[in-house]
Amino acid sequence: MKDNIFKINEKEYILPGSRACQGCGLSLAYRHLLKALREDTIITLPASCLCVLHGLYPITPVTIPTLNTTFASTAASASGIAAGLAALNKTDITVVAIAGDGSTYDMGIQSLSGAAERNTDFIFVCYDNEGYMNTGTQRSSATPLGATTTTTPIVPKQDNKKDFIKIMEAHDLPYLATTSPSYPIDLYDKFVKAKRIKGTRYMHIYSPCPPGWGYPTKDTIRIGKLAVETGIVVLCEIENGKFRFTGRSKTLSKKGKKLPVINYVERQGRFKKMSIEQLNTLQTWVDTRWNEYLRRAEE
Ligand SMILES: Cc1ncc(C[n+]2csc(CCOP(=O)(O)OP(=O)(O)O)c2C)c(N)n1
Ligand code: SF4
Repeated sequence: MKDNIFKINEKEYILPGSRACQGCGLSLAYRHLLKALREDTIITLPASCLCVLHGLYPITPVTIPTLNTTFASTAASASGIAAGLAALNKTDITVVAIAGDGSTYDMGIQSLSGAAERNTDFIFVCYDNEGYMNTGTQRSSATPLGATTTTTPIVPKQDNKKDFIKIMEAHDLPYLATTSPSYPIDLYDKFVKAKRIKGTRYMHIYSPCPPGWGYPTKDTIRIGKLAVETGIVVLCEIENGKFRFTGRSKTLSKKGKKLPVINYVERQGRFKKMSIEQLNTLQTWVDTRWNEYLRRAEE
């Protein structure tokens, strides 16, 4: 994959006038993933910030056909669309389900697991802003240890984030990838690749969120990069079980040195109640996972 912005499709699939917040990581990611997927795509999505970005029927800034569904049935609705297209012999249209972490890690896991087990021909995208952000920052099982949310108001969250990549990997998928709007070419390339593969593909987008995480809107790209520099987020692909670092994470795995997680944590208001013990626990969690990935990359 070459690092070259000129290969990015110039067409826009989100017209000016969306209702996402200023500095929203999700809207940047969505812009680039639609450029990669192009017109021959159908989207299905549940209630979420993305649903708000799409707007109220019949007005929307998004030019790709979309079905609105419920949290628990996001992947089931994609299965239905895929089955309908197959019945019509329309095998050249990409079906994409896209949901927040609440609708993926928590409420939608059952229909996603079912579709993945059947290897349904679709792409499932989780944009992970680490909370139920559309309804004002409630805790999800993707919220990191030490973050304060409106449902953890006195003490911050006490548990580590669920490792959803491991869960999806256990379904033996043909393709899984993690990416971030801070690295638009990495994101674009992975979606171009995912579109060409058949079966269930799982894409995880780490999506910084200024109001939910408590940082200035201008810092979205920086926060996303710090997440990678500290190993909180690992850019990677898992293709038919084979793990590969990509982009900046690949460089860090070969010759770089990860930054301590404090460099990432100290820039976000959501971590202001985090204790030193929790910071150490988070660092250990990050290091353990990083070392596991290093071992796998060498296999
Ligand atoms: C059954 C049901 N319960 C609650 C809601 C209210 N609701 C709308 S969006 C949302 C949060 C979804 O969180 P997530 O999936 O993480 O997406 P995000 O808001 O972060 O984009 C909630 C609880 C709803 N629409 N339907
Ligand atoms: S709350 Fe966060 S994820 Fe939702 S639109 Fe605003 S910035 Fe984006």
